[in-house]
Amino acid sequence: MTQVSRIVILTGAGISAESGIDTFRDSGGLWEKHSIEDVATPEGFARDPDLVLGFYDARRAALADVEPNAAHTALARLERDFSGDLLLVTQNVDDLHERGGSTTICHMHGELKSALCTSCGTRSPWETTMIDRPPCPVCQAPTLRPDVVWFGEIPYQMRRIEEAMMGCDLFVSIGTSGAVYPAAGFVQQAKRLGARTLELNLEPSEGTSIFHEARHGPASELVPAWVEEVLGA
Ligand code: BV8
Repeated sequence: MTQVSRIVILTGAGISAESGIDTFRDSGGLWEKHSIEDVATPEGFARDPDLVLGFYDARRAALADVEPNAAHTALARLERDFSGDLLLVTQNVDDLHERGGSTTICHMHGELKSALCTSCGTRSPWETTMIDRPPCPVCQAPTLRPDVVWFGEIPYQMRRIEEAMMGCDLFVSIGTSGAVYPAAGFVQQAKRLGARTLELNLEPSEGTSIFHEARHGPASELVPAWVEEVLGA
């Protein structure tokens, strides 16, 4: 591994798979049990808010039953010990990067443990349910929705991500199928900007041929080994 000074990491559902959180597109995944249109779009929420609130309530509750895995803790070690710049961008809405010890995390698709009030726009930490229409902690209106980015909505912190991509010399994609934009386009952008690009995934993603290098296997093995390489370089 050549010496690098500025790394951008993008993670997807695959990094949490070994912790027991369903991915979206693997067999048995979330999108097999629910249609994207029904549970991950503003239209689906308007059509059947109880279905959507129940879907996210169940996923939020399930966080109590899972633990971060060696891939999450390896990225936290990288954040602690890497002397250069590091930005961890995740598409995941779970809290396993935080619980694995990472502190600088860009949740570009939001978080299960955050509530967004559709009346006053306040975001509040949220651990429990929304289907019972609890009052917004600020304006008291019973109008909380999951603070996640649905299809057709604009991902969060895009400017911060773009800025980090501009200067990075290594872009690493971990556990994502490369099926959803704009995240799936980051590798192309990084490459165009002169960064080296590395894919760490269980199997080749949709964009695997774009990466300079791709390693395939479970994140809990690939990520600690890669972190060791970077820190030992
Ligand atoms: C936007 C949050 C405009 C909610 C999610 C046509 C062309 C291009 C784009 C579009 C298009 N039509 C529509 C669009 C836009 C659309 C899109 O991309 N649609 C797709 C379906 C074509 N995108 C949007 O709407 C986005 N917004 O475009 O706004 C804009 C753009 C830029 C700037 C300004 C404005 C918003 C998309 C966000 C949707 N929200 N999640 C929730 O979580 O419920 S998406 C959801 O799926 C995830 O967040 C994630 O982002 C995405 C992909 O999932 P992955 O994480 O990759 O998981 P997946 O199951 O797919 O894959 C798992 C991978 O892990 C696999 O490869 C597997 O091999 C691997 N794996 C499994 N086990 C392991 C493993 N790897 C390692 N170890 C293991 N053990």
